[in-house]
Parts: sequence; structure tokens; C-alpha cells
Amino acid sequence: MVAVTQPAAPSAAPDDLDDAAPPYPLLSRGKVRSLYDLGDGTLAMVASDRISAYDVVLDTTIPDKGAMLTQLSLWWFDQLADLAPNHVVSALPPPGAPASWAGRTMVVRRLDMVGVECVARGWLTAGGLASYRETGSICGIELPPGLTEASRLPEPLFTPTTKAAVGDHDEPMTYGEVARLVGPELAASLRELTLAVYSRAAETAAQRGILLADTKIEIGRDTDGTLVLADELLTPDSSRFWPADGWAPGRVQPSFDKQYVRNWLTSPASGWDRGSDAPPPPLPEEVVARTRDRYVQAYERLTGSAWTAR
Ligand code: Q0Z
Repeated sequence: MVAVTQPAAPSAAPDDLDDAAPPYPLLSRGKVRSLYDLGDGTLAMVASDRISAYDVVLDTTIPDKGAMLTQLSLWWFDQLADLAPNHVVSALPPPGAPASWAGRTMVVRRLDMVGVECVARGWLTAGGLASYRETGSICGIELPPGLTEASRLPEPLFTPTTKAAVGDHDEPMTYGEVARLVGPELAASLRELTLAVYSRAAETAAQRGILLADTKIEIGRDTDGTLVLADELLTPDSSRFWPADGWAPGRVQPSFDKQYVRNWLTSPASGWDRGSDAPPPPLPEEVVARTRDRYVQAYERLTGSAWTAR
């Protein structure tokens, strides 16, 4: 094979969460987001422009990604406000925040988070598909035979998982296991709220030519036990969105946001071996630009508003 030279990488973007030390203690750091304790019962959730693929965080950032996902979450919280309260206190960064936090930060109420990942699925793919192929069921729910990659499920399913530590994979739980863990009343409420959020969001997305294959929502409880929608909501990082046109069961659907990244990383041009311990190389400028455009499209198609960087 001909040696493939690496295309010029875009100049390394500053790590948008580390370029200024915030005056707040870091409570938790995820792959691409950070959570700070504001000390008054509220938290600042800050989304970076980092992107992960194949379970690794890349060195290259996607300009505005953090702001787009934050603004999309805020939009969904508004859309779903009649279904359940949410944790949002303010869409403005807290006093003293670094300038880089603008647009990518939510101040939220600190809640007692439920120890279960609440997942709903309307189409079969990924872990759900693997489980179906092994057992004919997902989370203990028997499914009809003959389903395949990207099949529509007979009805939306609540497919909860354990909450794994960063880097670990969540494991499917049966409804019975959730009930034993959190109690039968809370389990029933989690299932009901998760499916209500999924159904409303899938309907909204479908009207805009997007299939919501699945979504993971995080639910917390306030001091009187009321369930509150928390974390990010219905973003491409927590959900699988597929373009409705071109959907067909039997093949892996292109990811709405990360397809260019995945295609390039697994192409000979990247020179990256997914199976190795080597970090992936920086993304070429064109892959960054196309990927950014996919996030813009997701934001614009779902919300019906033009993306204007803030
Ligand atoms: C969210 C996470 C992130 C790392 C805890 N309203 C809340 N109250 C209490 N806890 C949380 C929330 Cl959203 C909470 N996570 C997930 C988010 C960075 C981890 F931005 N963990």
C-alpha cells in the first residue's frame, strides 16, 4: 500500500475548559463536560467542545459543540416543561466564570440523582441489538423474532442500565432489578417519565425529519421527592438521532453527528489502529468542519432556529 501522509491538523484548540481556572470546586468531570459546585445548592454544568468516538476523547475539538449541545438541552427542557420540572436555574454563567463558559454553561439545582440510567428505545441498535441477538430480549423484555439492525420496535421500551464509572460501560437492568434497587413506586415513576419524555421527543423529532432511535435521560429528586429532569437532555451525545430519509432496517444507520469522524478514523488515511492503545490522530480540518455542520444541522432542524454562535 502507498504510504498515506497525515493531512495538516488544525492548530490545536485550547482545551476550552482548562484555559481559565474557574473560582469553583470541580465536583465531577465527564469525558466532555465538567460539573462545578457553586456552593449554594446549585451547580454549573459546562460542556466543552471535545468529542469522543470509539470510546476515546479526541485531541481535536469541534468549534461551538459545547454551546450547541447546551442550547439544545435548554430548548428541550423548555419543550418538555409541561411533562416534568427540570433542574435549570439559569442559562447564564455564574458570577466570576471564565469568559469561555459563555453559551456552554447551565446553572442547575443540585438534586439527589437516581442511581439508574433511564434509557428509552424506539428502534433497535447498538447494545439493545446485541442483547436481542443473544437472548431475544432487552432488559428482560421479550421481543418478536425477525428484528434486525435499525428495526423499529413494536413499541418504545424502557431499557434501564446501571450507572457505571467513567470509562466503564453501563449494564442493562431488568425492571425487577430497578424495582429492587430503588423501590417499586420510584421504578414505576421512572419508567413512566422516561417513556413520556421519549414519546414526546420522538414525535417532535419526527416532525422535523429525524428519528430518535434511543435516548438516555438522567432523573433527580428534589427535597420533597418530586422527579426532576436533569443533566443534558436529548442531545446527540445522549441520544441517537438518525435522518428519517434513507432509514432502512438491516444496516447500520449513519450517525447524525459523528459519521465523518468515525469514517475518517477507520479509514487508511488516519493511520489509526482502533485495536491498539495508541491515541487517535488529530482530525483533518475538513472532518472538523463537516462534523460541526452536522451539529449545526441537528440544532437547527430540531429547534427550527438558525444557529448563531454565542
Ligand atoms: C450530573 C455529570 C457533568 C460530569 C451529577 N442537577 C444535578 N444534581 C446533582 N448531580 C448532578 C446534576 Cl445534573 C449530576 N452528573 C453527570 C455531568 C460532568 C458528570 F457535566 N453527575
